[in-house]
Amino acid sequence: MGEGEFGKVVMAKLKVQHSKNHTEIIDVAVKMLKDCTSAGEYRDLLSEFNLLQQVNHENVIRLIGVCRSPTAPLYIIVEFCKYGSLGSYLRKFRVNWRYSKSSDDDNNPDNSTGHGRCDLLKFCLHIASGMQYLNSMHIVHRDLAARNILVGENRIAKISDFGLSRDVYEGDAYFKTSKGPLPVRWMAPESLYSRTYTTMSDVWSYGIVLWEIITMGSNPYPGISCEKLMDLLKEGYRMKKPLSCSDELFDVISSCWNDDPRLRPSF
Ligand code: ACK
Repeated sequence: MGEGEFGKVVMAKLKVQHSKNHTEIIDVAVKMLKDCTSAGEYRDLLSEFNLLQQVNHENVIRLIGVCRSPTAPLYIIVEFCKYGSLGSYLRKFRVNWRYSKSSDDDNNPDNSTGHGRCDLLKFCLHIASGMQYLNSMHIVHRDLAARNILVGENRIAKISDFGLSRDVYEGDAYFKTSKGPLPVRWMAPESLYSRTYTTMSDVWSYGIVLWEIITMGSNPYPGISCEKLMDLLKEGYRMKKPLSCSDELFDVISSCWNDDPRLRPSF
């Protein structure tokens, strides 16, 4: 289904043997590393697996199993989400919405028959619920972005991609030591400038995700380079209210982007 620099995700069929005469075949997603990956990437995937073992919430991706042996690659098997990532889902509907005049619910996110703005707000709520749950489990995500949220059956949003997550306890900030690529456009100032990650830095990223949702999957800070953005954020620069965003929602978004992490709302 997709491939990054180090890993790939494939769709697979899982045969579940309920009893001698009852087997079921279900769709699953299998996450794996490529052959040439380093110990660091292996550790990240293993840490994702360890965290997934502990979580159980409708708005967090569900672990189905793992294939692990010293001689074979590590495979992590998770529930299959038929609509893919929220980022690509939003962009797909943006295209359909603009260019097709279809009256089909599935192709029109802004019609009045139950999909549309209401669906977008549901995504916001699902993500907040999943994040509140992760917070209660002392998990800081550190890479919350629409590309890392999956949309499953009944358009339920599920938090995914725990590769960068770390198990932390309230009050403990995680300081990143390795130098990997950073999701700068989603990062809170304290994460960018002092590598501090807490639930409150996840709240900042949540504000960016709300902005992504309301703009149907646009890239945050359009037209601004990452280097420039790092200077601008220091000066207090923030994105403006998108045309499609209500004042109420933008109040929430703006409060997530408070410079002082303590003044941001909780999930
Ligand atoms: O945006 P997409 O269609 O949704 O493309 C990416 C791709 O794999 C690489 O991450 C898709 N993907 C990842 N995990 C799952 C999953 N559990 N169910 C369905 N699609 C998935 C993602």
